[in-house]
Amino acid sequence: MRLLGSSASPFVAKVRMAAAICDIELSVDAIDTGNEPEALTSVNPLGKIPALVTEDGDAVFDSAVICEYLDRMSGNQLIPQTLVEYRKAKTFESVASGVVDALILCLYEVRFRPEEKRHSDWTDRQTRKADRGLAWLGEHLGELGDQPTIAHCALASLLGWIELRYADKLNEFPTLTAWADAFYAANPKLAETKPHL
Ligand SMILES: N[C@@H](CCC(=O)N[C@@H](CS)C(=O)NCC(=O)O)C(=O)O
Repeated sequence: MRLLGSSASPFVAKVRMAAAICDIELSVDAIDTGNEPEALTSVNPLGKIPALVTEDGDAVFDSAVICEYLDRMSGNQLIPQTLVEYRKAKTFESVASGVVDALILCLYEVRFRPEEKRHSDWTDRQTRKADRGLAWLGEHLGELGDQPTIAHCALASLLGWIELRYADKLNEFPTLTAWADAFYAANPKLAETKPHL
């Protein structure tokens, strides 16, 4: 299957890690979303990556849906099935994704808006969301077991992306960086999926 994506995207990294855990091969087509390329918008009308193209040519997006799809393909190797564990893992994923969403809006504010039009009250609000989300993830680390799940994928890809884009922020969350170090030490193959430029 083909994944439209970019090496720097945390959402793409999450899907690549999920595919590795599910033992599903994906070939990645590099996409620059900035130009709204037709190759992407014809697959995902929202113009966002990641977008998966199945063997039958069907499109699947967004990253949470793609991961659910890979999980089903693999006989549930990624997402816990009991109600309580499912709720914990998916809520964990949701908070990690929400942190990315908030920080990406800050990144786009700088990338796409001229300086005189930037709104610092609004980016401060997004930063507070991200900081509360990161604190929440730190408080819930105990919910993550040794077996990698969608929650591990979401957290590892988020932290890898923050290291790339907002490295200073990680100094505020040493328990999260310690978790990432231990996670990659235990799962060295998954380090290949870390976001990079
Ligand atoms: N909820 C989506 C978010 C995807 C997303 O925001 N992707 C970014 C790249 S990391 C993107 O495509 N941005 C381009 C745009 O928003 O136009 C998911 O989980 O897949």
